[in-house]
Amino acid sequence: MQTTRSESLFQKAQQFIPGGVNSPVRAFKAVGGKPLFIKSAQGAYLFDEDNNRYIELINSWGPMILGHAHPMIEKAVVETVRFSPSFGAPTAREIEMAELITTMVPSVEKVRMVNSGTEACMSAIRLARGFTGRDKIIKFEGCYHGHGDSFLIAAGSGAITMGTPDSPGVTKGTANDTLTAPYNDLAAVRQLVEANPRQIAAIIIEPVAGNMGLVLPQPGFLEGLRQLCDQEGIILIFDEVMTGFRLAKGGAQERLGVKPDMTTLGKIIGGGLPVGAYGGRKEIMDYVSPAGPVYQAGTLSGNPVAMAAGLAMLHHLNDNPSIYTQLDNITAAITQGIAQAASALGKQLTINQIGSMYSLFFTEEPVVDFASAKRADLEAFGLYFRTMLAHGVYLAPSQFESLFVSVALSQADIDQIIQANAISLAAVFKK
Ligand code: KE4
Repeated sequence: MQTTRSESLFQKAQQFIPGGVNSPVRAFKAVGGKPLFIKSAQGAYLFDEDNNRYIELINSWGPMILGHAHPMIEKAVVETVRFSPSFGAPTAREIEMAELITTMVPSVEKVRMVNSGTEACMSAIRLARGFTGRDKIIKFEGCYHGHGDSFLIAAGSGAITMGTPDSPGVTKGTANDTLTAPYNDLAAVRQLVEANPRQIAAIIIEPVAGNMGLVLPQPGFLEGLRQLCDQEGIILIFDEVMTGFRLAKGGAQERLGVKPDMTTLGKIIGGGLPVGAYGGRKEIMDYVSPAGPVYQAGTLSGNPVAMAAGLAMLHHLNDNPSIYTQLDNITAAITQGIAQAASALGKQLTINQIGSMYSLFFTEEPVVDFASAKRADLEAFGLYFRTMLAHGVYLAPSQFESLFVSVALSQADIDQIIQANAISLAAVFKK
């Protein structure tokens, strides 16, 4: 692939933007090579500035579950923006969005719109602390809840990719109030709770973890957290920024049958525009200003254009639940193809998959937490990533990310993805 225009744009970008990107993981630092600058996207395809076409398996890190430039989303945006993109005043659409979310995610009885997943998670933690009067939180190693100070402790996603899971600039005071445990380790959580009696406001978790690569909750883990939170008066927060509206209409909590006290949302909820949300039990949410004392605000929260795009997306998913079966089938076909390609080479890989999310680890051991994810062969992953890209398939540029499948993939696309995997795995294992 000829990528001279992307290379010159990256050169120029670094003069004006830290690292040349507006989000670190986009810089390809973990996988080698230089980032591609994308000019357009359509359905299952990205087109870079050198007019190369790639089949998409990130989909803007989750939002583009229907594929890119869906006409329904475009229509909603165009029809709304002409009445001015923002008022900074309440609108009827925000009520429609809030009501629809409470229908699709029943544990959410009231919801507040914000502008990103980070904002949703930061606000949810502040609310849990205000509601309980407690200061500490528990998060899990390798989970990522955005770049809020309280979360940049043993954080996954770009933080681990860049080697800063505990970022400079986070004060000791803040870090002291964030306790961490290994994912899937209920005993470790129980120990933290016993060691900090009546001091823990919330446990925040990705119910299916996507930020150390995809890691699934083991049977009983989420149920155990639910029981512990009930016993101890701790708020259980499911961070469904990735899994919300993706693993089911009602997200991971619907698919896995465990009900949190609060849920944070993002990505799909905005149909590709900047939207986040946090919601939960009425008595908790009524603690949020101006109904209650916990302050949180945002100039563009509930923005009309973003609401229009998000409503078009969520109504479509809510009205067409067969999309989730379609996504499951497409993703299963891809992961089975990869497993067959690996076994044809006499090699074993670990592939974690649920619904339309999957990750591939170059290790033979099960990947069940951050420690096991970090033992995967990262160099092999880099070669795999670059070879897939050279064969026209665009993956997340880090081992510590999940892939996201869209319904826009055709059978020919699936065949090409499997074929590119066969070639890339051969390149890795021949090395
Ligand atoms: P944003 O602030 O990036 O909208 O959302 C933060 C966030 C919160 N919770 C979860 C579970 C998330 O996955 C995220 C953001 N996800 C990353 C991808 N791992 C966004 C990509 C990026 O950082 O550029």
